[in-house]
Amino acid sequence: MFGRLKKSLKDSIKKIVRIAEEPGVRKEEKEKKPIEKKVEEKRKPIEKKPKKKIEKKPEKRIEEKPEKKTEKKPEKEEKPKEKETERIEEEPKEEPAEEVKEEPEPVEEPEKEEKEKRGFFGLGRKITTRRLTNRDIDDFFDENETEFMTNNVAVEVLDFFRKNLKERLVEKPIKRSQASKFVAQVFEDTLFEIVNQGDINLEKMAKEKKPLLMVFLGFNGSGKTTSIARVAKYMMKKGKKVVLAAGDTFRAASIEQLEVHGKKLGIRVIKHQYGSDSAAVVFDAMRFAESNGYDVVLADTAGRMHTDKNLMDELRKVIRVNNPHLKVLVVDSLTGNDAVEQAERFHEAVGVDSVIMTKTDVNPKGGSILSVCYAIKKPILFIGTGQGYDDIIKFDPKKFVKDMLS
Ligand SMILES: Nc1nc2c(ncn2[C@@H]2O[C@H](COP(=O)(O)OP(=O)(O)OP(=O)(O)O)[C@@H](O)[C@H]2O)c(=O)[nH]1
Ligand SMILES: [Mg+2]
Repeated sequence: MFGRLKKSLKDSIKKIVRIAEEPGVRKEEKEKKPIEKKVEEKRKPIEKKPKKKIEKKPEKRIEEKPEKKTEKKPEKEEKPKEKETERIEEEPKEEPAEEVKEEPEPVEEPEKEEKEKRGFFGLGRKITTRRLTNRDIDDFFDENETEFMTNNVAVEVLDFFRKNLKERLVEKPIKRSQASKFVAQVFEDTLFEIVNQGDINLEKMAKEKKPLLMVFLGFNGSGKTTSIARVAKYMMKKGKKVVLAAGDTFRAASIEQLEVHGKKLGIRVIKHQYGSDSAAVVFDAMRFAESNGYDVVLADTAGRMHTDKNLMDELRKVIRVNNPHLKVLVVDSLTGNDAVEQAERFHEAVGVDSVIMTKTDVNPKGGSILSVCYAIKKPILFIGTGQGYDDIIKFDPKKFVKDMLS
């Protein structure tokens, strides 16, 4: 399920780990080379300089160095300048030996430092990935955003990912051996934060509210009527008494469609005439359920576009009159990026409590789940996985996240 979203997420983790690893090594190389060169440059002269200096420019060195070194003993040694020249001629090997001891101070230190770095930390650095920058994360999104968007992941969701990745990864030292785990954890947490919008325990609600009223609403053909039949079976399996309300009095054959499901499942359907008040059908179904000890009323409504003012007003009336416990928005996952727009408009109009995402069996993209959850901050209640009565899965945020990253 949601193979494409899953692939995008897993590829992304690999890509970010790669960004942290590869350029880090290169960067280290880039940074180290000049240092190494410097050190080498400094090292070579230490070994070779004495000979060259002594051979080519002995006088200069001796003039400079001894003066500095002999500052403390000036008078005694200043006088015998001739002796100095003698020494130069006679003892050329001793002088360079002294130079090597004293001159290298500025050279020896960095050399030691460098040895230490490479000896103790240098190796470690090769194992450790470099620290990611904000630029790295932005570059990653520049390159991969389109892939996510074609899988119906909304821009807002991507921005949330970008923010989380920056907060959790930028400038953090990550050991190479744990990089995949570390980056995957950030993805896991971010995904979970998006889809974990609260748990709806239908059995508990049915017990408490008895009868629990759920009104199903959404776009034309999104799968409302089919979902009602499937949720009815689900609740019956849990031992609940269910009644259906044929609240779609608008579309031709809608009442018969619900009745067919009712017959197949052995469930009572409360209906009025076509063109009658949808709110009144639901109201009657509730009275019937109350007086007959039913646990759950599942109410169908006509499919509508959120731009259709009259039908949206009718829906508002159904909600106002019956005050359902759960307003369930049924979203066709194939709707793609429009799913967010639908969810937001319906939520604005009536206040959605939860979502059923249908046709996930024929849509491997999966991004709609994230987009809708993030847009209206409401939980996914079920996922439709086919056309049969049992093709419905209670949405489990933890399991979803685990599946997406495994
Ligand atoms: N493959 C698949 N098809 C589904 C799923 N859910 C619904 N369908 C199909 O989608 C079509 C429309 O389903 P309905 O339940 O009639 O949709 P609706 O929202 O009630 O439609 P209107 O009442 O016309 O607005 C039917 O052919 C269903 O079998 C699903 O999860 N997977
Ligand atoms: Mg219908």
